[in-house]
Amino acid sequence: MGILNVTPDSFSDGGRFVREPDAVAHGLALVAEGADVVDVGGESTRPGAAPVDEATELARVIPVIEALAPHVRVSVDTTSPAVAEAAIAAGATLVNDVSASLAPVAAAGGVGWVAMHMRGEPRTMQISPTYDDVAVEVADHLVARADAARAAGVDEVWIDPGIGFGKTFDHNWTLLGALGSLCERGYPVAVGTSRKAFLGAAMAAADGAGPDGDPTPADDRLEGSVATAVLAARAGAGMVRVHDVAATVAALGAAGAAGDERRSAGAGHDSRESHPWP
Ligand code: PMM
Repeated sequence: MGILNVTPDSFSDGGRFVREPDAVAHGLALVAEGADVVDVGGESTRPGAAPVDEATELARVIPVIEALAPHVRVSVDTTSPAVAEAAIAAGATLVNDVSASLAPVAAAGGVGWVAMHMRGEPRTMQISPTYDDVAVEVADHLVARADAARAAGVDEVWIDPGIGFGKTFDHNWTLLGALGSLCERGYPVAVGTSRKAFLGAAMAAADGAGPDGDPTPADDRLEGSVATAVLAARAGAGMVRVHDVAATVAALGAAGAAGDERRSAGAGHDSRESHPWP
């Protein structure tokens, strides 16, 4: 899933694709790079972001969805029922819902739904989030929402642990480590780590920065983003939401090539012995 933020203020690509022709061109570029889905969002969900009004959000996303839908599967990243409905009418077939509350809209529209876990709302979610057991609480919450959505008639339901949404950096790493068990809960799993702040801290630490050192800037988090996308896919996630589609597709392909079938189909020898995974 390639990310297309039609916003002036998203944390990484904010402001780059506010003009409709730029947004459409970037969406088509993501398709050319290998995205199966383009996720169009008109409201930033970065920590501290203020909500935008519905008319603004509609004006940002609907023309872009109409232009892209003939070429690729489009999802709409929104928490607004009206925006989701209009996006479906414009050709979106997946509702990417960070509030995990729009299942009725997806059911009525006959489209898929991604239920993401968030604690609180973007304006306040990073103020000391606490959990007893983050992996269990997130999984139980998502499965309850997903079961309700299935019962309400949504056929395609994805669950997403919501990396960075009401979580500390440690929570994010715990959730990534627990993806395998989330994948066993009966729903396909989607994950978004791309360029997020916990990677900025991890990459700076790996570069030798001390605890008070500056994080690696958002635009320089490619390696951490790709590495965690591969980790997620290897743990069983069916969809990764990324800014850098070409690099991610290449890395997933390479990691897949190290996987069982292709690895053991190597030229006359079992390459598992010489190139074990990981
Ligand atoms: N992250 C962001 C926005 N939407 N949707 C899903 N399903 N999962 C995520 O992790 C997620 C999301 C924030 O990232 P952005 O500002 O780069 O879009």
